[in-house]
Amino acid sequence: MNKINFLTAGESHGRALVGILEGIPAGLSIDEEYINAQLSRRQKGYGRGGRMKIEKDQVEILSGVRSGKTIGSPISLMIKNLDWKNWKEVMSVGVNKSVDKVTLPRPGHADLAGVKKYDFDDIRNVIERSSARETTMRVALSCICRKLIEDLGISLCSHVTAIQNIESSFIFGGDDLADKINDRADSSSVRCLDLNAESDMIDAIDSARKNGDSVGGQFEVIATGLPYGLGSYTHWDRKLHAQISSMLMSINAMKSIEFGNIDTIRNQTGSNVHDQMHSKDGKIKRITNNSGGLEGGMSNAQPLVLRMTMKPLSSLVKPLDSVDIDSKEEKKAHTERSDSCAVPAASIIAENTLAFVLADAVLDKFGGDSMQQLEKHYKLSAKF
Ligand code: EPS
Repeated sequence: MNKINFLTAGESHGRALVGILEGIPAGLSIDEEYINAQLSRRQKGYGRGGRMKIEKDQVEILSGVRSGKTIGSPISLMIKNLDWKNWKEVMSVGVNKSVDKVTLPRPGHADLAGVKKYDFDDIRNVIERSSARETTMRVALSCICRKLIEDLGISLCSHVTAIQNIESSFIFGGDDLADKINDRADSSSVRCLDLNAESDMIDAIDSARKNGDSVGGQFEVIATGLPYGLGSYTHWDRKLHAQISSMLMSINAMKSIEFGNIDTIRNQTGSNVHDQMHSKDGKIKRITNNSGGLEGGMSNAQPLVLRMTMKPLSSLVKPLDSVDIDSKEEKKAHTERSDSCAVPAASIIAENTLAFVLADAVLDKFGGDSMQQLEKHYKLSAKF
């Protein structure tokens, strides 16, 4: 059973997003500013659409925190949707017969399977909850987990490695500091660490936008400072990479996740892939990290490195062929305001939500009802 659980609720254009997080020990220092800083990072990125000009995501902590510290009870958060004022009619809780129904599903989106599944005659019901707006609350909740692992010395960062077919040449070196990588990535509008690729990425996004189209891409997420033995090899559902995949692949529009140096893993023989061990100052050291910090479903005290591929967003200004779910007439798909590229934002979402899994694994291994207890257990038994 998970030590930490969470639930989010809220429609994209509804009144607000809400979330509940439980399982966080008492005594963790947290404030709204810390969460808002990550929410602001999630809103940025070249290629975002009109919605991000309307919203200024700000969290309100409703429960579970007192005098700047968690008190062990469920933590509930709320983020108001500023755009709601423009959608009050469409999103009204009471019966509203005058609202037009959306009946033209967008290929690639949840629309068609969603209306079939729930017996809807209005795709609006699907659009609202399948929207990536939901990730706003996921990031807010995960910030609390992020603070927990940060206090133990675990750092998270991310950067964009490709937009469409334009690849960044930056390669993470084991000694690179997470904060430095994030500082550099955050100063780039596409979160790319290769300045030559950056301008080509911007051009690709511009060209997609001009054509009413969208582009996907790939990003890397890194966690440093992990001890040995988060996760376990003993059961399928305790393997750390399986837990990470489950959490991160649920981010909207994700199509793949891979751990470690995939090109080497795929193309080389075992003797060139596996990270050899050396003895230094009484410690076991590795020169390479092709495994991406994971062996046998456990962290191995090397940086955790993963990459994810995001598909081009499926709300297109120049819509694709579709069929009206009511009349069965062939028409163009529904058009909905969207982003032409959300890969930089997705990298921030993955970076933060990774904290859920890592905090859960830390609590599972080291335990504690208060941060004082957890920090004591960690100091005593974490091995690096
Ligand atoms: C998003 C909010 C959405 C979209 C985007 C991400 O707002 P709206 O639908 O009002 O424009 O901008 O969602 C999608 C691209 C999608 O496919 O769902 C956000 O807050 O990140």
